[in-house]
Amino acid sequence: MRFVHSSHNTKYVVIAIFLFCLVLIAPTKAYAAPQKYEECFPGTEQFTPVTMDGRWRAQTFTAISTHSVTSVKVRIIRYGSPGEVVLSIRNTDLGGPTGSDLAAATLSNPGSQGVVEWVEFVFPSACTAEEGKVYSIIIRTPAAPYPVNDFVGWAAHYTDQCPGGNHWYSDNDGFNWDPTDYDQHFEVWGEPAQPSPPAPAQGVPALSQWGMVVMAALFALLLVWLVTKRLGSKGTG
Ligand SMILES: [Ca+2]
Repeated sequence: MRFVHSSHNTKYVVIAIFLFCLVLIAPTKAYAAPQKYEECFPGTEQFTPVTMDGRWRAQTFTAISTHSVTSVKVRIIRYGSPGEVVLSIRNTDLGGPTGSDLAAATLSNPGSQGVVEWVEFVFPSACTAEEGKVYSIIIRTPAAPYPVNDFVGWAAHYTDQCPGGNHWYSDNDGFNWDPTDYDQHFEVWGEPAQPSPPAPAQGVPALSQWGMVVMAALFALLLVWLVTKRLGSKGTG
């Protein structure tokens, strides 16, 4: 009977240690999956064409929190073969786009002929959007011939539907910009901002990979010891 009592106790110890290891390891396993932050898609839509005659399109948005921008989804329609289509993120000044690209992605003939659909531009290198700051999403087609029927159209609402930003356009390759009351349709995707320098001595410290290896080794040793002890007890019992 004494052995049975001891076995129950050790079982609880093993469970407690196992749960402790899980608690320590769990935070290091968690990682942020891309999620949608800002968006504008009020439903019914027209579209604005993006062509080579220097016509660039932009939609500004206000960052709802500080986060990375890993991709932008836009609703576009394609006619013919406009070739490379570039979508980028830029800062804004006085409400309109300014500066150079913070992040940019290029797709060749994106979307479907004559059909409006969501197309995702994934940035090879993400940028950061800071909470409360206004940024611009810009679409341009550097190689599209004009004036012919090869272009992409960016789906839009011809009235102001989404707060925090508006459609802007440029007729000289992004040198000057003019605002409108339109809203172009988009979704900004990213990941939560990484916490700046690791906070010392707050909560359970995250284990390094070596830490996890050591914990796993200790756990395995404990199991071996318990099994050995149990076999020994049976042998002498
Ligand atoms: Ca708006």
